[in-house]
Amino acid sequence: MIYDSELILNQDGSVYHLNLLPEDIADTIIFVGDQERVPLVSKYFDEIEIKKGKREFITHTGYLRGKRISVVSTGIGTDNIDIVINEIDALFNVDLQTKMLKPEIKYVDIIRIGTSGSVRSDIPVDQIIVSEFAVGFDSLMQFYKKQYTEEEVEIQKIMAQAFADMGMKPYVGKAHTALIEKYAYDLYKGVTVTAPGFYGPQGRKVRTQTTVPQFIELAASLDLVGRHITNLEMETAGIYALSNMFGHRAISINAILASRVNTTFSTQPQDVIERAIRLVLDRF
Ligand code: R1P
Repeated sequence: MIYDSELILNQDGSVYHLNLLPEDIADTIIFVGDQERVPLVSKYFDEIEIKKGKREFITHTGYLRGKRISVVSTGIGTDNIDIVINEIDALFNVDLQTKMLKPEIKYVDIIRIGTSGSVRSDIPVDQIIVSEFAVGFDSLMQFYKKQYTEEEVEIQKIMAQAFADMGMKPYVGKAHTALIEKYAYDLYKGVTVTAPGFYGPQGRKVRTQTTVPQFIELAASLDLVGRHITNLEMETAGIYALSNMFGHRAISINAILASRVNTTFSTQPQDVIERAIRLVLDRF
């Protein structure tokens, strides 16, 4: 039995932050950061059945080519990802009436469509890439007991050593191969660094100094067991590591809006985001 304080429900029985009942969510869920991106996705649904939300967590659920699909905005950061994934998991795997775990665990597919900055000169603005791995510079996974694969531990070690001046314990998560094959087989496959902020934690120095002055150069130069860091954003590592832990399948596709190498920003950000949305929905 899960106590009321541990899994909080609203008066109508919905989960506390997402404001959703189990029947409000499909088992394929698109995550977007910005809540204004939710209608940009759901406008392609053949039918929108449910529109619900609270705070930055807006959900639209409907049908696309006869299959049920949801889009949920997560807001910014892995602290929100903790809430979204835990509450989605509870919607599927906890009997919210009795507050008991259901006997059979159900797994969902999560596809993030996000925006990001590139750290490589061969990934220009307006490109769409998929994260094969993600490295979290935030502390989210320090609070969970989780097994990591040998490959993930190796990447963690290299990252911890390279960024030792920042005194962090980076964690690693991996995309689900079947989802890469379905949605992102032809995209550049990269390693995403997920930062716990937008400015200093991504090496931006508007009126500050940062711990690692050559953050972008250092990130781009690392050899992560034959892979290299491609981009920076604020959610993917949390999505991957928590999904890996729960057993859900996840991938993260990012529209590159900024090049941190050429120091440029897309002149048509909405177009590339739209392209990323259509790419995913065409393959659904
Ligand atoms: C920062 O502007 C936000 O944009 C990126 C970052 O990860 C962060 O959430 O992603 P989204 O556009 O999906 O929010």
